Amino acid sequence: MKSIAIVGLGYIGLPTALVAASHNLNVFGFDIDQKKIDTINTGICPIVEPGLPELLSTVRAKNSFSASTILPSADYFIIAVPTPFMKDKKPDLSYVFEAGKTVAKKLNRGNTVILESTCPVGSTQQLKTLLEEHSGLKAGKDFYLAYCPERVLPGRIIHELVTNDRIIGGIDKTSAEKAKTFYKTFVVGNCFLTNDTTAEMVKLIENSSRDIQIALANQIAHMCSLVGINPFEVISLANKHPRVSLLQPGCGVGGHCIAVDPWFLVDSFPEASALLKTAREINDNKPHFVVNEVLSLAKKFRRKPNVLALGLTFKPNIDDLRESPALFIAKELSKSDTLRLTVYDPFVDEEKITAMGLVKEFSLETADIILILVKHSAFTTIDRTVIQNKIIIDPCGLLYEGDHGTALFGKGKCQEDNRPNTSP
Ligand code: SAJ
Repeated sequence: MKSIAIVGLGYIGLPTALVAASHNLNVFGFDIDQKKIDTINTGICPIVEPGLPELLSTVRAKNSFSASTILPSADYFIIAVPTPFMKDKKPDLSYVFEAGKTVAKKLNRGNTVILESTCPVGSTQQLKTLLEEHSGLKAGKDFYLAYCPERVLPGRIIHELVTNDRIIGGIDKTSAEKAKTFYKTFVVGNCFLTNDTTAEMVKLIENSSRDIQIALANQIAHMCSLVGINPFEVISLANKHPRVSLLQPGCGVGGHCIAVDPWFLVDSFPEASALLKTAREINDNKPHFVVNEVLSLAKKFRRKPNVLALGLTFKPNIDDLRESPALFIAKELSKSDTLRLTVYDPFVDEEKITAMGLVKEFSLETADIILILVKHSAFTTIDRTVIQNKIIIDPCGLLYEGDHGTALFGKGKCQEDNRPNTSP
């Protein structure tokens, strides 16, 4: 049995560690955060992700996983630390390089290092130099190095860790094959081998592609609102074409991946990334667009209207608030003295909402304007008769029911549709 050390027990590192540990590997989890380590070692899962607490209990019972702030020697080192960007949209690789220095101290002949963090093109080569300098060993001869980006979707991480195909970019063929040996212990998807630079580019392109698609959907929504047609119907009908596959508009793009990764390419290739930059700007602008929409409607009331914002998380059916456009919109509206804002999200408890300076209240009856920010499944059961005479702003299309326009938003007046009904 090979020993594995996972460096960074965050949203990717911890699930990877636990999945590997449940597949007969001996896994050590390393993190610089003592509090997190203590939490994990008492059996409490510090991350909200379906199935993860159960998996932690399983691997603890099997004794195949332990966590510490001291990195042990291991056959494989997997680096899964954050790569945030700084205010000027430049990537911050300091966590990766710090992790690299920690690994270098434990590196022995025959070991394999795998970088999973999303990184700018060329980062694995920089890590290679750093590992060589700090270990005195030679990459490709004494140790092996590969870049293998994570691709899992929050909310489905455990399933996708096993089923997704993986792209494995080795600094040489042996490195790629060594990395594949690790992933094949639990991945049932295909493992495609390539070089490190290609794998880095693939990861950034995947998320940029999604960002561009969402930007297109947001522009479709804008254009449709100008001519009073339903963007969700337009997208649904366009997607009937065998080679068209549009994504959905929303109140903006949140999370820590899609809204971040394209900037890595814009930073590296400023002359060759105009489309990516524009898409980022369109998606970043969407929450401001929604705020302005609400404020201009609020001004039409003689008194302060009651605005009920539904949903705060960065996407549906999770509790994750990181870079959430919905939360940004709620916070901006709460600053306005032209309206009275209350918010509701079934995934965010009242204490958290209050701590963010917002007021939790779920009263459809007293709301003048209902702002649907996140398409949580729980909201689909909202009683349409209660909201039919309200002003509804629904940028994510929760109330759009028709597969191709058989039923639209209900009778409320909507941002992107003000026709009462239409038939196919
Ligand atoms: N969104 C839309 N319209 C859509 C789809 C999403 O507005 O049609 C919004 C969501 O509401 C959310 C944001 O985009 O605010 C991002 O959500 P997401 O579900 O598209 O993606 P993430 O950030 O949760 O995860 C992505 C995934 N990448 C791709 O699907 C290409 C995931 O597979 C990656 O592992 C992850 O980024 C990552 O870590 O890079």
